[in-house]
Parts: sequence; C-alpha cells; structure tokens
Amino acid sequence: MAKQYDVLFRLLLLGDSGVGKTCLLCRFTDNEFHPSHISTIGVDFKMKTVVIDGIKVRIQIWDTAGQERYQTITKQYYRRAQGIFLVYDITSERSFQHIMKWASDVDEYAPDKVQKILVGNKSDEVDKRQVATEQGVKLAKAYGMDFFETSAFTNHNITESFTRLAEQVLAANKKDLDLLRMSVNDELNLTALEEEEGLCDSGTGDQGKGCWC
Ligand SMILES: Nc1nc2c(ncn2[C@@H]2O[C@H](COP(=O)(O)OP(=O)(O)O)[C@@H](O)[C@H]2O)c(=O)[nH]1
Ligand SMILES: [Mg+2]
Repeated sequence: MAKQYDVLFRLLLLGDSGVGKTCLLCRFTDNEFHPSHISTIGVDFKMKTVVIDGIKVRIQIWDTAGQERYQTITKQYYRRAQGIFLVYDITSERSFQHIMKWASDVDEYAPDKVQKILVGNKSDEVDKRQVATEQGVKLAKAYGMDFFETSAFTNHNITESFTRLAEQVLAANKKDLDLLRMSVNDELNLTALEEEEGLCDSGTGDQGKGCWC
C-alpha cells in the first residue's frame, strides 16, 4: 500500500483548562466549533496531513486536560513530542501567568530539540481582553518562540499557527528525517501499545475518537 504521508510528527497542546485547546484542535482538524466546554478526559489525539515544501507531513496532535490531577499522565507525552503549543486565553490574566509554569514543565520533561509556539486564544473576545497583544509578543520573545493570537470561534490564525509549528519541527529535524519516518505498521503498533498502556482509550482512526468539545 502506498504511504499516505512522508513523515509523522507529534505535537502537544498545553495550557490551563478552559483556554480553548480542544476547540483549537477541533477547528484545525474538522473545521468545527462547539460553544460549550466539556472537560477533556486525560489525553487523546487527532490527525491531519499538511504539505510543507512538497513533503506530506502527518501531524498527530495530542490534546491534554489542564488540571493538576492529569499532570502525571501528560508528562509521559512531553518526552515524545516534537512540537508544543503553549496556549493561554487572552481574557484570562491567570492563564497567561501560568504559561511560565507550563514552559518550565516543558524544559524539564520535553526533549531539548522540542519546538514551541505561544498561542493567545479567544482573540474574538475584544471586550473581555485582559492580556494585551504586546504582553504576548514580549513573553514569546523572552522564550524565543513565535507567537499567534488565535480564535477557534472565528477561525483566526488557526491554520497559520499549526502550520508554523509543523514547519519549525520539520526544519529542526531536517537532518535526521529518517528517524521520524514511520511506516503505517509502526503507527498501528504504536497505537496498540498505547492502548495496552491505557493511555489512549480509543482514537485508532484518523480523527481519534471524534470531538470532545
Ligand atoms: N469566544 C471564544 N470562545 C472560545 C474559543 N475557544 C474556545 N472557546 C470556548 O472556551 C471554552 C473552553 O474551550 P475548550 O476547548 O473546552 O478548552 P480546553 O479546556 O482548553 O480544552 C468553551 O466554552 C469554548 O466554546 C475562542 O476562540 N473564542
Ligand atoms: Mg479540552
């Protein structure tokens, strides 16, 4: 069977509960938005293929729950991530302050080579804004990351931010792309392994287990 993609990356969405991680993911993979918040249970993923410089990049995006009690689960995922979204909510100063905590977890648990991007979500909520765009720009600069303000609601900067992180991961791994190339069999075996470990209760298909919004 012909391979459907050239390379597979794992990206991870991190940030406090309620910042819009699950909605960002649903918007990017399914172009859907759900106005109600249903807590993400543990960790799960969705997939999407993008073409960058003629290379078919299959991105596996892992969603997490922000609650403290799930931290022990998500730490295992830092180690296997090639790219990480640090997400805050522009209407929540608290979620912005917590980016420091998320970033220090990434430093501690993720591989040195991991690529990071800062995302201020809910840019459509102009009247409720608590975090100025300049604050996001400044923080991203301090961490040496790219920065996007996004809206899962209006679809603002969604494709742009996901594609940028995938591009960064591709650039960082250009030399040893072979290490990242996975056959379809490898992918299936990996999923089976994760199910055995009880880390992924479904999601063997392209879309994971559907939308948890
Ligand atoms: N206005 C607005 N609301 C959003 C946006 N993204 C998410 N939400 C809402 O924020 C709440 C939490 O979203 P969710 O994706 O479940 O957050 P998570 O806990 O980080 O996964 C939900 O009520 C969403 O409808 C956005 O871009 N704009
Ligand atoms: Mg969620």
